[in-house]
Amino acid sequence: MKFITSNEGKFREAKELAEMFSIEIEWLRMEYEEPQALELEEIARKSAEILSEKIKEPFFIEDSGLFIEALNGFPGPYSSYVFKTIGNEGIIKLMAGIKNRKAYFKAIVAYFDGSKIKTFDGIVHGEIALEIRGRKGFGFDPIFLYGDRTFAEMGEEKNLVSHRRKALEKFFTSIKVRQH
Ligand code: ITT
Repeated sequence: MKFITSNEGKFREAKELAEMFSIEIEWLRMEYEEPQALELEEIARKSAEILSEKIKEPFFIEDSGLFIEALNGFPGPYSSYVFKTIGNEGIIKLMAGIKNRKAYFKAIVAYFDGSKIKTFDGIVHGEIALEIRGRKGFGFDPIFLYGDRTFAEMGEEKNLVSHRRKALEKFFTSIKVRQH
């Protein structure tokens, strides 16, 4: 089965987990068009629908975002764009002086089984750090505090608790149940 993503960090997390489920996944590295919508679920489902017109075999994609409570859920569905433009430094600046630092990551996996699309979700709650901390991971990992460490300071341990892990676990479990 193919995992379509342009993001190597996402693929690595998924590959490790898939191995634990004895599921083979292959990386189809490509960018694809993401229709705009306010809900990640809708974006992921529509993206998978568009891709399924070209790619006829089973595949999955994963759409994720960081939602900051004090910023009314920003950057949410625009996380990829915001990361590329203002990055972690920009988020730290936007959050200067703000006491409520609650945030969560959300992931939606959209799976095309050859005929229809199913989605699976995962959420992890945390806080926006006061400064950039840690070198591992990708994207917003160095500013996302889970307990007293950022995801970028947790290394592989992040993969045990991440939003992606939770969504993929639901997805891989559903595949295994159907195979037996
Ligand atoms: P795709 O090709 O799979 O779309 P992408 O990087 O564009 O790759 P998204 O559209 O899902 O991915 O954007 C999600 C962005 O949110 C991503 O670029 C990261 O900056 C951030 N993000 C998502 N999951 C993250 C995680 O586990 N740790 C840190 N940042 C994360």
